[in-house]
Amino acid sequence: MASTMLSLASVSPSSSISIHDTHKGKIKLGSLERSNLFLKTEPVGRVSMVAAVNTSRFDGVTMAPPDPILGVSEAFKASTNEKKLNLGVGAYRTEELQPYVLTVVKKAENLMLQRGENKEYLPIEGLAAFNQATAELLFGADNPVIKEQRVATVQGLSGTGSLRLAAAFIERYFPGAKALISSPTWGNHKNIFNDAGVPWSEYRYYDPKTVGLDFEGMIADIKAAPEGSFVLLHGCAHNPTGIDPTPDQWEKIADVIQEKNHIPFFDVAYQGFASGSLDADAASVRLFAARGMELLVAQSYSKNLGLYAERIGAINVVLTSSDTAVRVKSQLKRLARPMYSNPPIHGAKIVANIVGDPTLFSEWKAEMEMMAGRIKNVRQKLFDSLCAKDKSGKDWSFILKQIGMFSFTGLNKTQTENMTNKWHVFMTKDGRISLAGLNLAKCEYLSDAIIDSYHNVS
Ligand code: PGU
Repeated sequence: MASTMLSLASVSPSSSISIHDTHKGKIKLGSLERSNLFLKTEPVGRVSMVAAVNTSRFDGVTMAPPDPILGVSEAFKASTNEKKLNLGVGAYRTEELQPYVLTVVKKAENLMLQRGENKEYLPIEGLAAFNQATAELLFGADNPVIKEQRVATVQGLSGTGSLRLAAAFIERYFPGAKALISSPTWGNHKNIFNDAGVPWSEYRYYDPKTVGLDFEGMIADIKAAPEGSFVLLHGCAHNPTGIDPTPDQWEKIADVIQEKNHIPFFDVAYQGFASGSLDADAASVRLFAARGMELLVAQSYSKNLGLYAERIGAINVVLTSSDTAVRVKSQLKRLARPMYSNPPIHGAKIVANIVGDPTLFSEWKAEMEMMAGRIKNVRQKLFDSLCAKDKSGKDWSFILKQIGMFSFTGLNKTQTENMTNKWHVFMTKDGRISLAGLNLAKCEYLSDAIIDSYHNVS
């Protein structure tokens, strides 16, 4: 624009002006308003250039801290050490430590290409075939909650987006109600409730002495919470501890939640990925639904179908009548519309195609078992190798008792820093390691790193 000249003819604040460009001739700009950032209309009606201002009105924006989980991946990428190992993010890797696209997903995508499917907007609630498939996977197709149409299901932006939509719903319809979250929990839960304006507090969950579940503490804290709180529960493979209640303990948790008129809010991010069985991993949710309780369940297909970046999941609200389900669904849609309008189609079609085709469905189950099996193998090898190398007599059996993608090592912040700074093992500061990012070949190296950090760093 260096060679652009303004025609300084008298113009009114909103009149049409033109600019003469010495190379291209006259350019018609149309109507200019007073708020225009580059041109200012002076009171006498003349137009002048405004000098660029050096200070930014965004100067008050401070630097956000790196994300405790996704920030670890960034640090890993930046490291040039050849021994580096990324055990931060919960994302499945092959034995060669490469990301994995499921064969069944590739098949479903090929089908979609062959059919020449379009990219029209989905309805606000998402793809109908997906919503039906996802609710049936969760509860079982024969479950009364499905048969009686008592579930309001809305496709969400994976687990996170589904949790966030539910949190917005809680804030709107249950203002002031508290969310109860486990201590510890997946780091983003707190952010989700904070941003949605839902107050939260923690219930005891992890007992560092036994490296197991603090069941008494958990029950006491759920009991002590204000009546009508939303109790966030991990459906299976608790993140970060890998410690789940037993079936008997789940019954007792359901008892106290019912007693206190609380509303269970399940986060199911690992269905089929924890045990290798979709049904076994949904047992906790089904136990609550079988009691006729109203509950919320957020689902994710990031892990079990490896659809991390497709952002596919759902929020399900189980209600006591189909009529209430219709109304709740309408309000979830109302919340979604100004947030993101409607969800993406690609992942939804993948899930619907796989679940809707018996051959693809059984292929998926086999691949899920394979992934869960690989994680179990490295879990065992890590345990064996720690036992063989550590002569201190420390009991490492907690590693085998934990399930799912993670192991909660019990390493403290300073020890995890030693893991990263000295051993180039990238992990979250809470002591969690993602076994999905480990292979058999690196188990011995990891054991050396853990033993050194545990015994030589306080
Ligand atoms: N809920 C739990 C318990 C999770 O562990 C995760 C993912 C999610 C929900 C959300 O996953 P979506 O991809 O949004 O469906 N936790 C992983 C992934 C990294 C992250 O923090 O988002 C983790 O490493 O803990």
